[in-house]
Amino acid sequence: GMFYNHILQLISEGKKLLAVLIDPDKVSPNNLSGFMQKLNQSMATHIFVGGSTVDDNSTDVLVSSIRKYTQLPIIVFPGDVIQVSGNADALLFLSLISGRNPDYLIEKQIEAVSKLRGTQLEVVPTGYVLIENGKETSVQRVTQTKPLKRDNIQYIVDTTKAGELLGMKLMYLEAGSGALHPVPPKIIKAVKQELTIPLIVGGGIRSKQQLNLAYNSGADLVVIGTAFEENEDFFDEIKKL
Ligand code: 1GP
Repeated sequence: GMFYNHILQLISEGKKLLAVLIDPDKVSPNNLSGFMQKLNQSMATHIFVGGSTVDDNSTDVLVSSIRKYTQLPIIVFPGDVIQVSGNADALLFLSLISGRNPDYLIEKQIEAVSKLRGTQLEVVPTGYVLIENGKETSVQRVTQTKPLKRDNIQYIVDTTKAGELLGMKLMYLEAGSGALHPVPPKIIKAVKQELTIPLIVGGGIRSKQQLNLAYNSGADLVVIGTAFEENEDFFDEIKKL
């Protein structure tokens, strides 16, 4: 697939990737113009679209609107089956392997199959791993699962490795949107050492310093939503070295 091969290519060239997360719950398709202009001029390499509480077809509409403003690949990062949008370039086919809720391990994925039929979406199997961040985030609430404890690094590493051995093509370490503390560098480093697939890190990253820390610890692709949502000047801030 184009999206996945492109990611592998960029990573092999030593590039660090940044996905801007746009939440259909928080952004209206009519209000995109200024935001997208800043996004296009920034270091962003990907656009992720998704949210954990979306319950209509607003994702589909939003993806089409975003497409009018940018050439960047648009990836669905679904909070639920309803968000599977054929208008996007690719879909992170998530399994919440940190949790023990069968709905988010396999049932939602089964439900998604009928929505995927007939689309051209590139489907990328992705391990999704919640890490404790200091408060309950909406993904914990919605999925009714507990995040992995920050101090049990070996268990976190083994969880992600099990995902890779099951054939997952991406691994996503998630502190949760609006997290109090991003995924700790120690955890990113330990996981990166063990994995051969690309590593995505997101949740609670709000400064250039935190972004660089994630990259330097081994994140191949960082996802940021809230910081851009709350303040579009953050696009300019991360340009400065
Ligand atoms: C959430 O990892 C993403 O799924 C981004 O989190 O909104 O805290 O940047 P933030």
